[in-house]
Amino acid sequence: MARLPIIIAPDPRLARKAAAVERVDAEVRRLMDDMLETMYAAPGVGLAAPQVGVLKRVIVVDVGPKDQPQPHRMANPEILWVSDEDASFNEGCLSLPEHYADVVRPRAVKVCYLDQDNEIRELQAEGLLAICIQHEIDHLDGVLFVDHVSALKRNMILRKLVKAKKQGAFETV
Ligand code: GNR
Ligand code: NI
Repeated sequence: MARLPIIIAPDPRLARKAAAVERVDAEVRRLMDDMLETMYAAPGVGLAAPQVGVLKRVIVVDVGPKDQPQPHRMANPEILWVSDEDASFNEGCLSLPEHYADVVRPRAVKVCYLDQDNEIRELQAEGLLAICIQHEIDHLDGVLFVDHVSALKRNMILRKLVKAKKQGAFETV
């Protein structure tokens, strides 16, 4: 496994739509494992392939306790159902380090996806897992959590990141 550099916003590579995976083969499985290692090291609870410069519809998520990892490896995740009820959560993102904002999303979702063995699976999620899955699927469509908040708050965060990048605050690409 390998740790991959995480792209920091603003960056055009984080604004593009990722392409579906044809099938989960050894190469995609390796990407999933490298993304998990990168996510755990960060540390984070989710990671989408575009954040490491790969424009494929692949995400990993683990909201389990440290001593009891519950990794989910997902290719081509699709939301099949969302709850009527919404919930707000103070979100962060490894591509927007040290910035947080309250984001409102459906509080529960049902998704289908291909797992690491190319098998079709369904998962119903609520709580942090539901938030995280929606946050990661957004990345696959070039959407960041700041796109869900006011333009004022979004531009404030993005301006601070531009400044921090200029000062060489991050050791990523
Ligand atoms: O590590 C992460 N934490 C988090 C907290 C609240 C809502 C979403 C997230 S996902 C984030 C990792 C990340 O940037 N994934 O794309
Ligand atoms: Ni993110």
